[in-house]
Amino acid sequence: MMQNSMFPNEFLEKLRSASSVAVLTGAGISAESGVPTFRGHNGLWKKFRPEELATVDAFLRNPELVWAWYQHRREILSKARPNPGHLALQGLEKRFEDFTLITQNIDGLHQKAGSRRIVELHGNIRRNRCLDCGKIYETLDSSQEATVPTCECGGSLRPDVVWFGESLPAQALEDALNAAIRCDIFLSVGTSAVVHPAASLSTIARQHGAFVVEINLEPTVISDQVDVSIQGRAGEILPRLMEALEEER
Ligand code: BJW
Ligand code: ZN
Repeated sequence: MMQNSMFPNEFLEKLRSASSVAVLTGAGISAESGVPTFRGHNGLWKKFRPEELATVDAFLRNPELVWAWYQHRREILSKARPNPGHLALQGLEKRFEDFTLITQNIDGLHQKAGSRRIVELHGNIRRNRCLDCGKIYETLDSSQEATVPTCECGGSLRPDVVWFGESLPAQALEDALNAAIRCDIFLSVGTSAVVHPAASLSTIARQHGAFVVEINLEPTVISDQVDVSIQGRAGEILPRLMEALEEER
């Protein structure tokens, strides 16, 4: 049988026999769907760094600017489709009874690919939330979307996502931590691993005995702290991993 040399045997063996698998995804998995990442040359919108836009302070200072950034991204997302990386993870989920797909992405593409056991750490761009009373708006009609809409209480609506300095949704964080603690294999896919607490999950998994594998276009700050670091596009590597997994030993 041909060896799939991209993946060390130890990894494939451990994955075949794993009973619990956790995957953390970041913006890189959606890059091949045409969704810009945050950092790197592709990450700039009108010369602003995401750190200057994804904060409550930025929204309070200039709500129209931040709202326009999210509307711009909503427009990109309205045309985006899941890519082979998302689809491979949907296939991977089916192989394991205990599987958790933890995502930092707010784009909903894992849901579109058919994944079911998803933990959204940073919210979802589809929803909006009142800055003052917290009321959630699942949808808005298009007349409300041009400029910052207001809640029935008069407060401004903001995207229901997690900005810097804000806490992550408590249940999602708890689910992610538990998945990291109990998994046998932890995959970190398409994330620069600089934003915490998401970035700590691979360390937590490893401290609890998981075999940690990273898939990224380039080395990251965690590359020397994982068991295997694979460089390449998630949309190519993940389908190949599914093939390798299905090959007879
Ligand atoms: C490919 C590819 C392809 C490309 N295939 N790969 C501990 C230490 C230091 C700081 C902190 C800490 N704990 C907390 C903090 C503060 C802060 C933080 O982490 N700061 C650091 C940046 C220094 N964290 C927070 O504030 C968090 N809240 C918190 O901790 O609350 C508790 C608290 C409250 C108050 C006071 C103190 C504590 C909240 C973080 C929220 C992050 N929000 C954002 C925006 C979400 C909404 C939106 O989308 O607009 O989340 S920022 C942005 O970064 C977004 C992402 O989810 C997140 C991570 O980015 P990601 O996904 O890794 O993307 P990139 O672009 O960085 O990387 C893409 C990667 O893909 C690259 O590596 C490419 O190579 C690769 N790639 N194409 C494979 N085809
Ligand atoms: Zn309100």
